[in-house]
Amino acid sequence: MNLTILSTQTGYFITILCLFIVIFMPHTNAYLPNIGVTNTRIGTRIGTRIGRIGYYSKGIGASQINSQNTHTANKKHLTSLRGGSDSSNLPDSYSGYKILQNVSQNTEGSQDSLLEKFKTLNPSSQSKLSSQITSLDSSYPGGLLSYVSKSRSLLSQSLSGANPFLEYTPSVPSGLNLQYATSQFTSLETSALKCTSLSALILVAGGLGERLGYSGIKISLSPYSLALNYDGSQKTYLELYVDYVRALRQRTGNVMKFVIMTSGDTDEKTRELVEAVEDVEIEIVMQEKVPAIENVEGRLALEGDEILTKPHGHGDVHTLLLSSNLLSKWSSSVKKLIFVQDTNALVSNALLPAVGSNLLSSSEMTSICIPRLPSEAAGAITQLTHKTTPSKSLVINVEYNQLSALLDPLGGDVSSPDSQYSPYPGNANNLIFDYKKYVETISGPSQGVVNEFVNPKLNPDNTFKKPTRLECMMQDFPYLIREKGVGSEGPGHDFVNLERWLTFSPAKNDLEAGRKTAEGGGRETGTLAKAESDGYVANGVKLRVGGNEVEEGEWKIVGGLYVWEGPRVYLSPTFCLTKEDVKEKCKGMKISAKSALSVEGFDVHVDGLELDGALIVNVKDGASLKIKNFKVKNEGWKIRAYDEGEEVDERDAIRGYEFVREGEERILIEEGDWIADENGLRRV
Ligand code: UGB
Repeated sequence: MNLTILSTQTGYFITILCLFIVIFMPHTNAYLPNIGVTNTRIGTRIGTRIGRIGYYSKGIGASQINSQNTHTANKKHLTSLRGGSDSSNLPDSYSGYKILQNVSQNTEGSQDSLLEKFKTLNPSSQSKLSSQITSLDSSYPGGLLSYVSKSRSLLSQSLSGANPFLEYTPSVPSGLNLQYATSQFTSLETSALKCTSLSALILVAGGLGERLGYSGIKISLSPYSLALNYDGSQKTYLELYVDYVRALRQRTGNVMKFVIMTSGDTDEKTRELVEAVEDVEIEIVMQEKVPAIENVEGRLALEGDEILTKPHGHGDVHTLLLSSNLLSKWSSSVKKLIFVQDTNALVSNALLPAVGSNLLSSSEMTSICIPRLPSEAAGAITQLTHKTTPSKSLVINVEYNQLSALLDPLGGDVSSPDSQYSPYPGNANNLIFDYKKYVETISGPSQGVVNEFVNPKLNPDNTFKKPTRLECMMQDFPYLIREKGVGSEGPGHDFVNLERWLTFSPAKNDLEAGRKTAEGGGRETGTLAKAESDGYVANGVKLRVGGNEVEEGEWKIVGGLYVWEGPRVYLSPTFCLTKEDVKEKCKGMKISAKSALSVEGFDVHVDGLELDGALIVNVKDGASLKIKNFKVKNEGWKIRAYDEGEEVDERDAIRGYEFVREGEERILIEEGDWIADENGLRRV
């Protein structure tokens, strides 16, 4: 049987599948899928947002680039010269020891105490440490000597308090401010459609998300309780991105490439998740970690008998794309590269207009931005004009913790006179690149190695609170464009500034950090709860702009966090990919404040829907559904904050609440053409 519909009111339609689902789906939260494995108690995590001090050094020459790892996920430890258990106390016969010796000799003895420690280890630990050092040496462009030298130089700049922007005058760069409810938005989406499908979507997902306080990988979380798969499971972030890729392919016939960058922290779990994805091919490239440094001399930090390693930052994505040969593989089929972060599901609303904007400006790189609140923990896109050497000027993201050094002389990080927002666009860190120009730049001397910086947390006596490491950020690419010199066609880097409600709500902070912000009256908690609410609000606004009646709601504190108590709407990109789709496919909707509406399916059209409760629709590819003058009324979904100390699956606990499904109507269509109207649901 190919149709199931569940109703809490009358049980209109019954099928075999329906019967099956009814048995396992009582109208309570007990029916929510239980996917994670770790149980956790509510209200026990503490999160802090860590600021950065960035100091930049030049990239490394092409000849120094070597083996950042690619598809072969697992880090390969090279064997030491001696290895094995027969090692005697002759440490300098180990290749790793020799490498360290060389580093120390060339950096004023920075590793001497580590070399001493090496000698005290038993042969098996010596062998292991040697292998690790050899591996770290080969996986960093220029080797460990380069890494330690750079660390020392950046740390010394950091300690001297040098202002890296002393030579620059900041100003607001030129770019596009774009609103959803404009005809320009529609036309940019339209012009971008074809081109976007001829793109590669690159998801940087190597971050552990320590601030989020989740033990799994972030892309396995489900931001929208309402976004259900056909089988009733909640869609993960990964599945939402996959749906976007599918939607583009269905619309244009072209296959968007999809790449995920992982790290040692996320690789295995990402591969497991990707394995379950059908229908869309996903490539994985893995970034290597770099050694941690524990003092200003650049001594490598030990953890037990091994070097402590830490993530190098999302800037690795550029070198990995190059070294993996993906760029050359795509040469004939890719026009744009689209880089996105892991937990901002709303980015799907920004991609088409941003690609449209990039086409319009012909820039090499377009940053997707949002209006930025003064002092907000988000970078700002800034025109930096060099005071004496024009060729050093550039448009670049300046991280939030550096902004005051830059803006204080000009009055500080404040709002524009006529707005609550800063005049500088906020970096949402989703980037569009023109493929051809990107390849030109990345093939230059720096080979895609973006500038590194260091952010030590220091005690008053300049000892380290904890080991630090060099980091790099993907948005620092304009330094490489500057190196190349801007081409004749279009600017190097510009931005498109889109509304926050439409495009930006990443889940970055844990419940405790979110609650603290909410206690202070702040709604922007950066939590999964906020990301979920923002998604529903955005879709509600889209429906309203499309001419539908969607009642207002309000923000309320639930479980210490702001959540949206109002109409909750999820429109899958398979249903509405563009603003025009909303206009064409969503007509005559009246949605009450207590409602929850979720629609997935390529061929679904609504022309008259009165909803006062919950309606969840999944229509499989190839099937169709027309909703015409259809009324749904039921108890709907009610939010319930978890109690302090309640045992809850970690995946759900991170949200802080659950939905109790007191009533809902569910339409599941597997094949054929169907209509739902005054007479109920039937095949046509
Ligand atoms: N990531 C990796 O893939 N590898 C790594 O080594 C590290 C991270 P964060 P960040 O949107 O509010 C950025 O940590 O870097 C991935 C901007 O710099 O969540 O602190 C990771 O998995 C800042 O200007 O963000 O801050 C995730 O997908 C501001 O705009 C992505 O990189 C901020 O985003 C970002 O990592 C923001």
